[in-house]
Amino acid sequence: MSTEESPGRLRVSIVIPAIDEEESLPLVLGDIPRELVHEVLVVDNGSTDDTVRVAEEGGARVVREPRRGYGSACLAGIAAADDPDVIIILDGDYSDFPDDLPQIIDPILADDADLVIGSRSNPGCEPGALLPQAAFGNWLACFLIRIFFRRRFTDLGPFRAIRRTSYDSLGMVDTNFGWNVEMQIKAIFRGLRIVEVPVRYRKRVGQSKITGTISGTVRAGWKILWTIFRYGILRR
Ligand SMILES: Nc1nc2c(ncn2[C@@H]2O[C@H](COP(=O)(O)OP(=O)(O)OP(=O)(O)O)[C@@H](O)[C@H]2O)c(=O)[nH]1
Ligand SMILES: [Mg+2]
Repeated sequence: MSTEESPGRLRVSIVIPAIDEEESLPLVLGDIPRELVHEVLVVDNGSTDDTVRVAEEGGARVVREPRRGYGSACLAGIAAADDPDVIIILDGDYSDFPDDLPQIIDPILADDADLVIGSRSNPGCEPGALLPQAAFGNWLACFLIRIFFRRRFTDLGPFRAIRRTSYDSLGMVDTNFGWNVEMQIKAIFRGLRIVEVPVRYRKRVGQSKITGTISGTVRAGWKILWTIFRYGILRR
């Protein structure tokens, strides 16, 4: 791909895992720069609110995945995407700024990266948006990745872009909270060109699902650390 390649010529699919996000999804969908995007998929795992309706009204295609979990939703959404060249993952709670999409996608368009991770470790992160337990967990995970795999990251941020061929080479399997860290570790193993870019982040709209709850924090923290140790030992 050349630096002149226009986004319009690349097929960009956005995958949004969402469960009970009827309040935030219209805002997320409304802020996506559609001229950069081929399609938007919302992956639902049995929301009991109007998530599916607002997703469709907002112009997204809804993918229904019976298996619960953030990773399951990402796997299902990407599998259902319409032959994309680039896959974007974005949270449905309006914490990420969808209008930061150009920053996320530019390194891939310029052929400088295969995986781009939006890092919230910068002044554009609204105070309090990244809960203390999430900030600490990210710091610890990045520290351990540096020890085990000799690669420096500043975040395991959810807003990211990956070239489709690179994604296919990873063989992603995690069905829940280990998804992001699995992708980063496998990207190191496969020698992908990984670039971090600063992105903004704000307090979520609607009810917290993971780090805003004690059980979610414990389960996510445990799974992320276990994933790092597991791949650290297996080294493949
Ligand atoms: N489809 C699906 N989406 C999920 C699931 N768990 C979380 N999500 C979505 O994944 C995104 C990230 O989850 P969040 O609840 O924002 O998690 P977090 O950012 O760690 O913590 P909070 O924002 O404090 O809740 C949101 O869009 C959720 O709706 C799930 O099991 N299935
Ligand atoms: Mg969130």
